[in-house]
Amino acid sequence: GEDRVRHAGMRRRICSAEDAAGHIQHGMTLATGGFTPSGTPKAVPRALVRRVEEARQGGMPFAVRLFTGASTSPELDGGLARAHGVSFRIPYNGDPDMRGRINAGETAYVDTHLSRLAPWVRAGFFGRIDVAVVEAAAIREDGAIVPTLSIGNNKTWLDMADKVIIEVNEWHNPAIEGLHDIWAGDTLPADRRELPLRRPEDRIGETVLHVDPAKVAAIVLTNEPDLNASFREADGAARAISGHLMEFFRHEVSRGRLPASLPPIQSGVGNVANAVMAGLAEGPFDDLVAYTEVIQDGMLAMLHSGKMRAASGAAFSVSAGASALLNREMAAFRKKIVLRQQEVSNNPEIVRRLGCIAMNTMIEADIYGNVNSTRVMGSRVQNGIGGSGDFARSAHVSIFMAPSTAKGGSISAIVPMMAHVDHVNQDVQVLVTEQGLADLRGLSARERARLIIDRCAHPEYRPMLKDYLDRAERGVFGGETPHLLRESLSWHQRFIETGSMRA
Ligand code: 0RQ
Repeated sequence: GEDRVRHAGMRRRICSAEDAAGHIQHGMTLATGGFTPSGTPKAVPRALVRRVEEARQGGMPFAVRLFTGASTSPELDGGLARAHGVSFRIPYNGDPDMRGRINAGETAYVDTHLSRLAPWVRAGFFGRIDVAVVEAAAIREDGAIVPTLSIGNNKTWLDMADKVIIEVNEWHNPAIEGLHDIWAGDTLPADRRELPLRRPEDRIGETVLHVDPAKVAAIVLTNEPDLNASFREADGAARAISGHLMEFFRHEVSRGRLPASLPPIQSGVGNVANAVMAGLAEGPFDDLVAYTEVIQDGMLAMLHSGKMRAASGAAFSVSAGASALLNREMAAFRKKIVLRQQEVSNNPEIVRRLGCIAMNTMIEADIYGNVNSTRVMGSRVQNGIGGSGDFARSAHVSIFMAPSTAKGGSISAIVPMMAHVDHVNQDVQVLVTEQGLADLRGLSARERARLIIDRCAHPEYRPMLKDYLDRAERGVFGGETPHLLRESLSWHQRFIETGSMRA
């Protein structure tokens, strides 16, 4: 343990998780590492949850404002949410208990693009950061910090926080030093320079983070892996979506509209993304590269087999088996993977320059190709926009996908109009469901509507959608994007009232 803390001054700060958590007080702004469970601190959040519970049992209020990289772990977000310990949360949450607090109105939630949070905190939009808690694989003699399996916003947290707590986790293979690329160009807009990154594998910064040792209040030693993602085997719908996409890519390559090894790909996580990775692994495209947010099992397997040449990402979301492989063979993976802070991994400037293919999952789309990624029935947040907007707006081809129905068929993922929009139709070039693929490039609103209904809607909902569009096209105020406003949100209202969108 202690040999991982090689800076003499900082070694004197080694203490228990309880003592470290003692630096965190009610009302403080707490900024943590973590991007999925990957790189999320462990011992201090557990101790903090106990502190919150004890305070509440003693009748004292205890809630923090919580800033993270993205989703964290069931211990951090889940533990604090169950203890009613969070008054404000930003930027992305995947935890069901935290989601419950947010949707109950107890925890204020700000849903913003993952690449924007750090620059906005530096610009002072959110006030001060009282305490930062980050995970490290080691602290070097010179005080430099070797990150673990995500960087998130840690550079900004370390720069901005009044006090810093570091968990040094010796579970990680020491060969992890060199995996990261940390860019220092954190200037405000007037002085901002271009990000000099031309290929996903380019390195433009340092491999370590720095912190003023005087701010380091506590160091806690740990030895445990990240909580792993449960790998969901692709179901029939996911495999069908992947099949439609592979056919689209083959077609685009044969027409000369995409290069034979495809542009750098960005892919979300989950069932559908896993199926797409499996499709690429078996497909005809070689020498793939990824400029993405989260590197999951399928991508790791392609890097291992050589099907994928290089990947840039912000974090991993891997099963226990893939996590063990990654740690064991870190020295080899380090040559193919670059882990970046999220304002670089998700930077729209780079996504536009590289001409990425963005592939994200949605909750629903409307017949004109607008996409809702975040709000169920317009009002209940699921997770947040995450990196989908960072990538979708700037990508060369932006693809959204989902099964054509949800909740056993009682919800159509293709609706007349949405009660919440994350991605406007201008940022959506291709929609895919298990029914088929709609290539919307170059189509007018009315053309898009016909195609989306024919190709993507579930057969059970197709006649209802056609009927809506036919009537909208006839009696309208405006004929360009025809809508019947009294009716356009009635599908969602019907679901709320009856439990089904079926008429
Ligand atoms: O509900 O949890 O109660 O079963 O939404 O849906 O089908 O499990 O799919 O886990 O891939 O999530 C868009 C939320 C999809 C996700 C979203 C219900 C469904 C289920 C989850 P249950 P699935 P996924 C880069 C990109 C935004 C962030 C992003 C997401 C639950 O992909 O958060 O794109 N995206 N980041 O039943 C009502 C509908 C529904 C619906 C699904 N139409 N109406 N409920 N659900 N469709 C991210 C990275 O690289 C990490």
